[in-house]
Amino acid sequence: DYALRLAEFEARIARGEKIEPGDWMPEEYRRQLVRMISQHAHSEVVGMLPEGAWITRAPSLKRKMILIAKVQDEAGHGQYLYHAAETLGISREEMLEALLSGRAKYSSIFNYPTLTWADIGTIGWLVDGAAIKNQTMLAQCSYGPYSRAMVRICAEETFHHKQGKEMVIAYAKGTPKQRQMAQDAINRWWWPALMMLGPHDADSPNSEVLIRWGVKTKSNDTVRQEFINEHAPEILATGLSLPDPELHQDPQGNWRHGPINWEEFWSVVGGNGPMNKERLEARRRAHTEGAWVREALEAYAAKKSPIPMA
Ligand code: BYC
Repeated sequence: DYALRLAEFEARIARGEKIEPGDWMPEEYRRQLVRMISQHAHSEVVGMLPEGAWITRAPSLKRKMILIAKVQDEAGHGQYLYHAAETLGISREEMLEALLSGRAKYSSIFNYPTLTWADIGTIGWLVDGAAIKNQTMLAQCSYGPYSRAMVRICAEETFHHKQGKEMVIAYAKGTPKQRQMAQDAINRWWWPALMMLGPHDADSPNSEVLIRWGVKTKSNDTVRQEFINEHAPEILATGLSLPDPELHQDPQGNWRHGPINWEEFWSVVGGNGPMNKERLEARRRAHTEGAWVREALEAYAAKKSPIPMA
């Protein structure tokens, strides 16, 4: 019966075993994972847009090649994650429909514009930096396909993080104009990067069950603290500043931040951020313009099929 199965399931998680696609799982575990993994997949795909906008305007061939590789990696991450979600019984079409209709969430961070080239370095350093902290935690998660996807994604994002950091450091040491561009980008991305890691623990309704079942192994605030502790001192060491007058290191060594503007966060999550409409429009356009590719794939599959299709 249910209570027994649940106890077995929880005992497996407590032993550190991975739950695999065919295994028994509570419906709520499945629902939470479909929610999180599909949102994560959408974030990767929508996340290609802010950086993709700068591929044609990269300042050198080297930077252009790096950016193309990074954006292509993000498409690949979306693919692994859609596949991981499919193992839970949801189809790619259902997930895409949820994204394109505006029902599904994706990370708030990608609803901000990329105004200058320095934003590209800053996204690598801060956004990938925040993503890695969250995903290193998720690589330990109890669902096998998600945890394995995270291991590979984190390896690739470590490269994304390093190229961003290298770029921002170069501009911080560059001409006054370059330094000013880097500072402006840090000023605009710092707070959204902190918000990206989710609401404070007290306002995070999903955390309790996710932590209980080993999907999240750390809370939103814990991951945010790890992110700040690594990034605040490194950014300050470049001579750039952070847009938080209350930021300071406490006696325990933790870097403490001032209040986060959660009103802004919920407005972005609710569809009213600076770029929400453009992002969804771009995904809808890509879907419509890609219809012929899906049709061609189906026609090709039908030709190859040993069973004649109607
Ligand atoms: N944006 O109970 P909570 C990347 C929602 S992409 C939007 O704390 P949870 C990259 C949340 O969904 C990496 N919504 O939620 C790609 C929930 O609403 P629902 C993206 C957010 O799930 C390209 C409600 O707020 N990473 O690296 O326990 C270029 C309450 O929150 C956000 C992932 O997707 C947000 N930021 O914790 C460069 C990681 N935060 O769904 C880089 C996977 C919260 O109940 N996701 N909400 O209606 C997670 O780890 C968790 O879902 C979160 C939130 C930590 C984000």
